[in-house]
Amino acid sequence: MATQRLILLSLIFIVNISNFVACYSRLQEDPLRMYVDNSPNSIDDGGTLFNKNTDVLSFKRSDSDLNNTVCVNDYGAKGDGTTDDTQAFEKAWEVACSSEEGATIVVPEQKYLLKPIRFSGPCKSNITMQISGDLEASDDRSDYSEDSTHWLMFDRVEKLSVKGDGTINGNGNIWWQNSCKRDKKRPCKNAPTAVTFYKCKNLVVEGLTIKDAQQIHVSFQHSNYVKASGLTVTAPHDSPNTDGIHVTNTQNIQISSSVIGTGDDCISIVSGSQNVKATDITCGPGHGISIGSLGAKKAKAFVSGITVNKAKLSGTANGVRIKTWQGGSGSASNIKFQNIEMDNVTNPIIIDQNYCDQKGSCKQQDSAVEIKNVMYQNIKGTSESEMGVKFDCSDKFPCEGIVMQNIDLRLLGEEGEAAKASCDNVQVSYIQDVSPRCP
Ligand SMILES: *[C@@H]1O[C@H](CO)[C@@H](O)[C@H](O)[C@H]1NC(C)=O
Ligand SMILES: *[C@@H]1O[C@H](CO)[C@@H](O)[C@H](O)[C@H]1NC(C)=O
Ligand SMILES: CC(=O)N[C@H]1CO[C@H](CO)[C@@H](O)[C@@H]1O
Repeated sequence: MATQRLILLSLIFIVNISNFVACYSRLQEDPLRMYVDNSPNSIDDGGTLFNKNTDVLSFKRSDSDLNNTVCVNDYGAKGDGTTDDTQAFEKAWEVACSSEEGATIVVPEQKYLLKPIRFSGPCKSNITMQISGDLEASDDRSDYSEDSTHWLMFDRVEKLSVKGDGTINGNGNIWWQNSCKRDKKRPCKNAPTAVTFYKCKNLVVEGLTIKDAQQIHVSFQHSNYVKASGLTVTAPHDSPNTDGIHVTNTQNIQISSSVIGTGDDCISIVSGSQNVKATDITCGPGHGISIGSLGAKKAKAFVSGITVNKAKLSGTANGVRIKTWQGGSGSASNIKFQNIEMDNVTNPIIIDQNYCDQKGSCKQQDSAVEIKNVMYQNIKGTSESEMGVKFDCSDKFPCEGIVMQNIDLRLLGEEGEAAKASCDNVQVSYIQDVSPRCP
């Protein structure tokens, strides 16, 4: 009996210790920091743990450091991959968000099962979410009945960083199976976006792996001043509508040094987006890097100031694409695609002003989203189809200001043979060597 109790006690001790280690080991470079909390200099200052000039063996730390670490395990998260940890994350967020001095939410190297969560702002100060573990989406579709379009959502948060070498896994298989793209008999319904940033400002997203989203992996919506870098985004090539990074109504966003391969666009940039830079992007499989689609259902769409610089696309359906539906209005303008390598890409350079992604064909219409000032510069590689360049522009609103400089697209496999171009309602200006050119 006594030995059993002893074993039980030691087990509890071990569990607590491992929890503690999980929460703090990664953040605390020096182990002495954990003692600061208990030092005699700590005083309870009206609810705020305050500690002046703690000096432990000459290590100086202000206690605000320690106080401002919010570990999800301390709020009841089990991190065993099967317990629902949603509430623990919500509580940790509440605490961090109401901290006056800013806080770091720590997600240790464990597996956390999560239902949809809305991390809402505004917060009192800046917040970092440091993710070392795996966030696993519940794959019970009834968990998404309240809002079927979001899993993790950051809503109106300013000065937010979400980073770490952890993984965000949408476990999307169940949603893909039920998609109308897989099974034509099913109705077309939206599935959740794995991670949404809505109305966020001064946002940093860094280092994470996002995989197998229910639909879109990461969506930046109505946000401003965004830096996304070092992301790895993956899903099977046949997973429907699983865009890697989606940018909508967002200004001043930089996406850099990221590797993206999914079943849809690696990056899609749609209406209301301005000053978007994508640099150093590895893309494939997927549908390539897209501006659009724009102007669906007669929408007015504006996109401008887009630069895609240094990208490598392999085995994708498109390379760099602009796609607009007939019947829309507005414009896509001041766009640069530069320093791009294509490897086995079906449509390396494409403008499609007659885009139609619906059941049945699209009707001829009198208006269009205009396409103006598009520069293609230093683009080389292989085309999987005969047409390396396709400009399918609107007859009512021809493409304007299209410039190609230093382009060399060849057919895949055929040694050295140049790809062809098909061009409608467009006049292209050429600088330096351009192959193929419009006939
Ligand atoms: C808050 O912002 C300050 C200043 O940029 C930075 O030094 C600090 O690390 C940030 N804290 C968190 C928790 O993000
Ligand atoms: C080209 O890409 C397609 C689609 O990803 C792939 O199936 C095919 O094997 C690739 N061909 C070569 C020669 O790389
Ligand atoms: C961010 C954080 O952990 N803040 C805590 C600082 O300490 C006070 C008092 O103990 C808590 O109420 C805060 O939640």
